[in-house]
Amino acid sequence: MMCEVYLGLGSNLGDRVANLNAGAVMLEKRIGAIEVSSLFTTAPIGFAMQPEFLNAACRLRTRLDPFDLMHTIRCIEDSVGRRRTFVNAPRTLDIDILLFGSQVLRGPPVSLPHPRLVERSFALAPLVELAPRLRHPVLGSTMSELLGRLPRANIRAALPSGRWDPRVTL
Ligand code: PH2
Ligand code: MG
Ligand code: MG
Repeated sequence: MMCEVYLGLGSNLGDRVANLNAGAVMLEKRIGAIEVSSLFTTAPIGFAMQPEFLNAACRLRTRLDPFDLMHTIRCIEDSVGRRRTFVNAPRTLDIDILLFGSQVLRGPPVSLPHPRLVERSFALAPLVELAPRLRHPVLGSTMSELLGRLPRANIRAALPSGRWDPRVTL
């Protein structure tokens, strides 16, 4: 069965735009066409003493199951030079599965929808650009309602989607 999947992408180490671009290109090569949001600059949440993030979201369609998609994502993160040191450490590329159709899973290894999606405006703001009326499969609220409930965070759209679309040469 084809499932519509939303991923969150983030980078705060090295050439962040190039890292996100590389991730997007590899997703397209391994899974198929993706649609990307704008890039947003966002203040680090969790471990605060680290560089500012660039965050984005993308939509894709796949027949992979969540576990195989997770494996593919890990390979992509690793090939963009991701080093796994400590939780929330700075990273060249982080790709998280935010929503996988309306599937609900309570992992490990995979939790769906992403358990921290509703508290993270750095994930919701790009997602709202792609799917404002998409409903959270557990809470029933739309993505834009969920974003509206969070305090206004320091998030700015930095590059419109067309500027870092993997099909466009920078
Ligand atoms: N990712 C984290 C922890 N904190 N903060 C921002 N702004 N953006 C992120 O992508 C992010 C974070 C864990 O993956
Ligand atoms: Mg993450
Ligand atoms: Mg991750």
